[in-house]
Amino acid sequence: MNKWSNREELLTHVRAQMHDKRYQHTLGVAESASLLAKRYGADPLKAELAGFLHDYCKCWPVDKMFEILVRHDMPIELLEGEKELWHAFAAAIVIQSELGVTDPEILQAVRYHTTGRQGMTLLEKVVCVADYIEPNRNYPGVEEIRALALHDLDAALSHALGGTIRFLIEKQKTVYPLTLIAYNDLVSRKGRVGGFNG
Ligand code: DGI
Ligand code: FE
Ligand code: FE
Repeated sequence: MNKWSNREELLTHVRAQMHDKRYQHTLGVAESASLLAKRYGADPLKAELAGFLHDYCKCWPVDKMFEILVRHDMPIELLEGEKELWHAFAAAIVIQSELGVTDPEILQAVRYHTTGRQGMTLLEKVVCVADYIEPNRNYPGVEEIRALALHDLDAALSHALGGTIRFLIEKQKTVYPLTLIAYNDLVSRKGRVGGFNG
């Protein structure tokens, strides 16, 4: 857990970044991520920590996130795209520079928790699915994703991302390329011998 061996101290920092509803969601994601990690063989402590940190910047002003992303040479498609995506990429930077989190697996799980990407690691999938199914989540279709997550993490993730893509298209919003790539990657591996990467 890097210098944050004391979880209460870490959570004090997390809590200071967000309103209470977002903090309750954060705790829910950490709990669900830990359970999924145990079920699928990822590291539960890393999953929990990534859950605590994944929305660290979610309630920050967009100007502050934008400035951080520009300073770290993020791609133009991100800077010109949907602002909803910024908090994930900003958090991966900020938890390293401000909180001293160095574990690349945790940083990647935070960075890709919203968009997904090609060839997601087990920890990335765990955190992304936990974000969709934590106990406070309540949207049409959540029960189906919760049920899938009990026995097929990839199916849960492809359904979750598919639902987001459908939602974005219905709202005539752009779909970030990584999200489509993540979805295609999961669906095309389905059923292939040695298909799922873990
Ligand atoms: O931060 P949370 O609300 O817990 O969840 P999240 O990090 O998955 O953010 C999801 C929001 O991002 C959701 O309202 C949809 C929006 N969004 C906008 N464009 C995209 C997108 N989500 C994905 N996955 N891909 C997009 O292109
Ligand atoms: Fe998020
Ligand atoms: Fe979240």
